[in-house]
Amino acid sequence: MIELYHHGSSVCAAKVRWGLVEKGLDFETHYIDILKGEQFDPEYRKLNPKAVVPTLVHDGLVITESTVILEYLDLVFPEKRLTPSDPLEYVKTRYWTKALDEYLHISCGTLTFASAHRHTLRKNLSESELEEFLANTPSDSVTKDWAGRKQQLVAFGFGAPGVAEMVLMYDKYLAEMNSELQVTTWLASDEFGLADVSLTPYVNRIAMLGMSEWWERGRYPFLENWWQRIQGRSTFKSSILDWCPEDLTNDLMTFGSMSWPEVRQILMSAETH
Ligand SMILES: N[C@@H](CCC(=O)N[C@@H](CS)C(=O)NCC(=O)O)C(=O)O
Repeated sequence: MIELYHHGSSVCAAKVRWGLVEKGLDFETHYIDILKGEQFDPEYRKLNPKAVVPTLVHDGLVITESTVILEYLDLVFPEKRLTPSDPLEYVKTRYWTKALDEYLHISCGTLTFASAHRHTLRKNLSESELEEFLANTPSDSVTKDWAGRKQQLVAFGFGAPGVAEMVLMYDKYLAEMNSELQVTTWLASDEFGLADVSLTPYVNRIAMLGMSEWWERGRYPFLENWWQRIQGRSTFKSSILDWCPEDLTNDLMTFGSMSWPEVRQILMSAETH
């Protein structure tokens, strides 16, 4: 039996959910609300000591780290592999999943908290609950500095240190995706695969924040075309969008759209320098 511990607005949980569905695997889900602090529950931390989602449990074997989970699933269920076997396509796929783990993921967390999650937390938690929520984040969480970073993002939003750098890092990888998609139909080859599954939630996040202008109007046309094709896949909506609760979807769009001018300003000032 496969069980997935996940959350509706978690990008790394979304990529595992979509991978499972694309591979045609059945799984049971456990919803962990990471905006209410359910990830800090001692029982959950026995499975995932960093107190993050996702966690996969397969026949009693506990696996953490979304990239590792997807690699594991391809090994154990090779009938429909998402990882290409051609060496060049494999290397390109690994490049993307590494870039995501090392850079894109923290850029995405930073943008999401600076623009939307900070408001959702304030809406849903009292001052003391919010303090407790922030204090409960372990020192080794999303990254080594996530506890402090999250605190600053919640307090200062775009005024927190390093936000502009993270927006520009996000942009660097969107630009690279755009270039890659001039060469191949999908991210690592001419077939849809693991790189597409893994990167989709990060592009979807920007769309859910109402910031699609980031790649529109000719800025990243190959990325825009890929994004249209991604949304056209029959499993996309049910695996990714439908798991995000309506109030959270609305918060992402409302608060995200309000933050777009600040993000655009960061992008524009980098272009003029
Ligand atoms: N490297 C981990 C990162 C997991 C991660 O960052 N999860 C986020 C959601 S996307 C989380 O659970 N955050 C909890 C928090 O911010 O307290 C993975 O790929 O599984």
